[in-house]
This record gives sequence, structure tokens and C-alpha cells, in this order.
Amino acid sequence: MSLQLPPVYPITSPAVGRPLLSLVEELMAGGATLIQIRDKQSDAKALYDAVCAVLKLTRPRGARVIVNDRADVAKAAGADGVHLGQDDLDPVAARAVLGPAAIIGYSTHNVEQAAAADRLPTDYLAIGPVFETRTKDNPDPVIGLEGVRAARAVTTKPLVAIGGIDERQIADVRAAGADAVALISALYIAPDDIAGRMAALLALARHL
Ligand code: TZP
Ligand code: MG
Repeated sequence: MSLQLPPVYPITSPAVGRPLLSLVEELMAGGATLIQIRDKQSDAKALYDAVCAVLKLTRPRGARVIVNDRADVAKAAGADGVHLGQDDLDPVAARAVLGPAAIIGYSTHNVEQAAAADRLPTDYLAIGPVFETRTKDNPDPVIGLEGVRAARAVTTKPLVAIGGIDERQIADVRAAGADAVALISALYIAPDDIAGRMAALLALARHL
């Protein structure tokens, strides 16, 4: 059966200036059931330790944890899966590392990549940046809603739209064919009320 994505897929960010565990705690309090740990700064050891600590927090609550970039860290820590970019371990190799039950997500940035990714052993595809983003270093060109529609047309896999999305665009992005929106900055504009923000964005996305 294909992966059931929640309509809002939060991604953590060290830039928020809140300890990772409190961020994850708040995201879960706001209803997050699938959380990606994204930390481009930490080395493998620090990331492994962080993911293990996150899993202690999430396991009793049932939220699933996806590690950005690192299949090795995801496997070693016992995370639910990995999110791979075009330059990370390729999905075939990551599947060999992680096994059939793991969730493997894969970033694509245009329709050609999405079509190619449809044939790979991945559980969901991400497409973006849909809009301008200030979160990612050296982002690929913005693809707009047209890019989401184009990706939707070449894959039946669960599709996550990412990049510059906030409450103003969630309806349009979903109407363009995305099953979920992956969010970073939109979740953290009020660092003292991340749970409230997560809950509000989830409610909005659920009632579309
Ligand atoms: N991949 C494509 S855009 C992006 C990533 C990781 C950043 C998304 O962050 P934001 O703040 O939601 O634009
Ligand atoms: Mg990556």
C-alpha cells in the first residue's frame, strides 16, 4: 500500500534557535505525525545522537521520523526513513541499506527528475522549490504551481511540494496535485508558538 502522507510535513531547522527536542515536542503537540530532521551542519556522530534522542521522544507518541540526507544515520539510529537529495546516496543503494519497510523520500526539482524518480524504489517524491525560498542554500530554479502540476502528471507516487510555501499557497499547491506540503520557515515565524502554528497549518490543510 502506498504511503499515507499527512497534509503537512514539518522539517526541523537549526536556524530556529530552539533546541531540537523542544522543536520536535512542539511539532508533535501541534499534531505532526511525520517529521523530517534536517541539519546540514552537524557531523554524522552529532546527527546520530540527535536522531536517537528524537526517537526516544517520538516513539511513545507514534510520530515517524525521517532523516535528511543520511541513510547510514537513519539506519544506525533506527529512524523510520530517509529523505534523499539528487546528490545523496541514490534510492536503490539507500533501499539496500534500509530495507523494504523504511520510508524513502526523494527530492526532485523539475519534471524530468520527477519522471525518472517515479521508477525508483521511493515512497514519496518531493518537488520544488515551488516558490522562492530563503531557507535552502543554492536552491534550484523556482518551478511554480505549473511545476507541481507537471510532476503530478508523471508520477502516481505520493507527492510533497516544498519551497516558500505558507498558508497563502497551501490550497493552490494541493489543487495543483501535491498530497502534502513540506514546510520550514512558515512553521517557525513565531518561535514561541510552534505548536500553535503547526496546528493551524494542519487544520487549514486538512479542511481543504
Ligand atoms: N528543498 C527545496 S526548497 C527547500 C528545500 C529543503 C527549503 C524549504 O524551506 P521553506 O522555508 O519552507 O521555503
Ligand atoms: Mg540531501
